[in-house]
Amino acid sequence: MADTLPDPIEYEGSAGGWGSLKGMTRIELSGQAGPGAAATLKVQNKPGGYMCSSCAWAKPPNPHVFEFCENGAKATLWDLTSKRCTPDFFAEHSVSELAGWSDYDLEMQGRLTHPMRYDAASDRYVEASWEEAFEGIAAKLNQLDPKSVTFYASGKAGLEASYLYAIFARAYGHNNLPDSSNMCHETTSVGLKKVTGSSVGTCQLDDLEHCDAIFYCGQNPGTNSPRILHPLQEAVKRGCKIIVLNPLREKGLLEFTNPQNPKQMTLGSPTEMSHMYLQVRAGGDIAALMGICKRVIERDEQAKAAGAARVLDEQFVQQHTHGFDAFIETLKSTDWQQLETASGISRPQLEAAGDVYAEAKNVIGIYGMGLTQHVHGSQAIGMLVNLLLLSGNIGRQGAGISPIRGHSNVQGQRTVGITEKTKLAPVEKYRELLDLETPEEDGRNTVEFLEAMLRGENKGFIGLGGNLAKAVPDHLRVHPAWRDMELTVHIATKLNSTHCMPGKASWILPCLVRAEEDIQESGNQQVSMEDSFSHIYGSIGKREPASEHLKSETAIVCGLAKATLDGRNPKLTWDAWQADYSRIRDLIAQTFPDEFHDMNARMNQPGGFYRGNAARDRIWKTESGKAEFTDPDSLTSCGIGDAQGRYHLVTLRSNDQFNTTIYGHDDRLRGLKGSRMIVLMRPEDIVSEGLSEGEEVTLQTDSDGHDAQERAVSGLTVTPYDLPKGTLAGYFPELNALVPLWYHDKLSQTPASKGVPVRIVRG
Ligand SMILES: Nc1nc2c(c(=O)[nH]1)N[C@H]1C(S)=C(S)[C@@H](COP(=O)(O)OP(=O)(O)OC[C@H]3O[C@@H](n4cnc5c(=O)[nH]c(N)nc54)[C@H](O)[C@@H]3O)O[C@H]1N2
Ligand SMILES: Nc1nc2c(c(=O)[nH]1)N[C@H]1C(S)=C(S)[C@@H](COP(=O)(O)OP(=O)(O)OC[C@H]3O[C@@H](n4cnc5c(=O)[nH]c(N)nc54)[C@H](O)[C@@H]3O)O[C@H]1N2
Ligand SMILES: [Mo]
Repeated sequence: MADTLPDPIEYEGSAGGWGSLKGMTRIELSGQAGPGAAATLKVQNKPGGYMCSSCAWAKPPNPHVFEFCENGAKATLWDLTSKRCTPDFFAEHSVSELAGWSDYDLEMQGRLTHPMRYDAASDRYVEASWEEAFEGIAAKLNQLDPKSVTFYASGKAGLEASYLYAIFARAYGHNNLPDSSNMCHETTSVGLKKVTGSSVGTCQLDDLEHCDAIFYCGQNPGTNSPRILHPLQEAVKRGCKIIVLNPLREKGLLEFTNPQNPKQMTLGSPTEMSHMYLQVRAGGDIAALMGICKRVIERDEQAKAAGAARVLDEQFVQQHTHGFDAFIETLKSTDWQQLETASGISRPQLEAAGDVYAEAKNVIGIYGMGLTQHVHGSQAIGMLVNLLLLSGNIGRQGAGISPIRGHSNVQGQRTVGITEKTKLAPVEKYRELLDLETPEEDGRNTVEFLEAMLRGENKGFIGLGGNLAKAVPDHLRVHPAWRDMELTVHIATKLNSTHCMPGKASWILPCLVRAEEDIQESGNQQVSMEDSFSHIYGSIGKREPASEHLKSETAIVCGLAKATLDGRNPKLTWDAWQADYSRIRDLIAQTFPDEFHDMNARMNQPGGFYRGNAARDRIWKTESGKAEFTDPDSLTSCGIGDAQGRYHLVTLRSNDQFNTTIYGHDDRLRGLKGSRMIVLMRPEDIVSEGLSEGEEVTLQTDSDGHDAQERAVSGLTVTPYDLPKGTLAGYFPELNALVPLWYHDKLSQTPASKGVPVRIVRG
């Protein structure tokens, strides 16, 4: 099996800087990147080039010479590896053997080259032709009840493939269209929508040029969206104050050296990023933000009494919001001590943060998984919105709410119809444009899919990307059941663990990556995607594909749909769509005319096109028709509170991984090296547990009597780290077995991968 990559990186103080340049050349040097891969990076995230397959951060209209970061470059170089995972490899290794390999070792085999079919008799994947694959899968799908089949999407495939995938599902007969979003920002899609009427953020890139304060909650930019560090650095230089809420002191938010700025690289003095760093406890955000709101209201009352300019934007609150009085009442009846205990932050610190808000004209709230992946995640988002609403900080320049999305097209997949909720699907348009009647009942989200699978009711699975069996909670329960499915199909670039849990019939369908050319009848095809700011861009690959047998995701969806639906509806013109993707975009434009009109022309303008957002225009598509204040019923985002010996564990990404794809075993920005099987712990907590650094422990889920299932992960090395009391940290996906399936956000069912209640057991 492959060894770890050679690692010449030394830990370098700040995020960005020389360490990040070394980080990406390491992948090249390790022989993973094929010839010319580094040159390909020059057209990453540029008009006329391809869009990075890593995060969903904006692609600015005036890009830098190198508009990519360490991790975007890693993702591209990883895609463009010279290694190949061929039929010979599968002939050598049985699936039972591969099931014992790590994702790292599986991915290190390189790019998949041929369609493969699982042969149960030999327990091996064997080479198949595309025709055999499409016909074989179609035959199986047509034997199954469509309602027992799930079509998952992992957030990378472009708008064209995604739009058609949703139509395929509905024409076949189900709405079971979960997306990686169900484990990620679904809390935003549901929770933010509840309070602002919009399921996505209201900010635009240039708002960052006009804000005076940013409340930055539970997102790790140095690792997960490094290009945001450029505009943040510019903002700080202008005098904008960043207040961070995060249990870990993340490097990118403390200091940053811009690797694109030669002067700063030579002189080596990083920019200090945060004005205040509030190390909240896991799940402490509701209380912390409430404390900040409490101070803002106090400051407003003082200003009012003194006849000075108000802090509260009374007119905005009156005209545009609902629920203010109830919220203020709760705020007043909650005393500081409760807020200090629940947040882990002292009153003077919360007051100082409130003062920054009160003194700022324009404020932005930014957040990530630290808010969304909690049982009361929706309420945490609601509390951040409460803070912004107090001074009318939504719907004007330099202000707003900005969730940082994960996969590079995860927001776009939802926009063009990948949703299990029928009310969000364009069913009228399907009827009008395609004579397509869609199933009436809602489909399954990720948690519901898993529950159905565990009950034996979900029998078929297609994955458009992803490594779902590995990314989900409750592995110990999920993994054995996965193999009981009748059909599993994976559209993928590289081999992963989920592929090594085949159902009774199973196929792997290898696809192109974004930087590769996609030649169809009308020539090389463009695809498109949507970023965190709701901008849509074209992307075109120019590299020769990793194998002549690869197909694009769009072509695979068309091939599967055509074989399965077999001419049932003449308006579903799979061949014509595949021949020329601009026809799919015309259809997207007809389906969503307000947002996507003239898509083919507009997607290639610098900076892409903006599809608009009603909340940004202060049109609130909520139940009350106004922006909603959230009156919280919990002071912590965790679903299970404190008890003697109980800790709250946050599961994190390292700087050397993309979700379940592990590039290496170090976490440069956190100064950690060599192993991912670690549990980060506050030194005082180590002492009070009678443990010592380097000792191995087991973490056990403490479900507080909710169920009898035992959940444990052993072999974790105790590692001292600067954390709040009672908060532990470790890595996703190694610790996923600890997250119960039922432990999820109340509104959206997003698994609560942060704030998992655990106990520590020796050995
Ligand atoms: N290089 C790289 N880039 C990526 C990814 C990757 O794996 N690697 N993944 C992509 C995807 S799909 C996503 S969704 C995004 C994820 O990007 P993030 O939203 O940054 O997600 P996480 O890495 O899970 O880290 C969340 C942050 O929240 C903090 N946190 C944990 N619990 C709490 C809490 O209770 N309160 C607060 N305030 N903070 C808390 C953690 O310390 C951490 O800094 O990144 C995307 N980009
Ligand atoms: N405990 C815990 N669990 C979590 C999280 C957490 O923070 N903590 N985060 C959650 C989040 S935010 C997310 S988004 C999910 C991620 O869940 P997924 O999206 O399901 O997982 P990934 O690891 O991103 O999928 C990687 C696989 O996708 C395939 N792939 C890569 N590129 C392409 C491509 O261009 N096309 C196709 N078709 N396939 C491709 C490769 O085969 C690769 O092995 O995990 C969730 N799970
Ligand atoms: Mo995500």
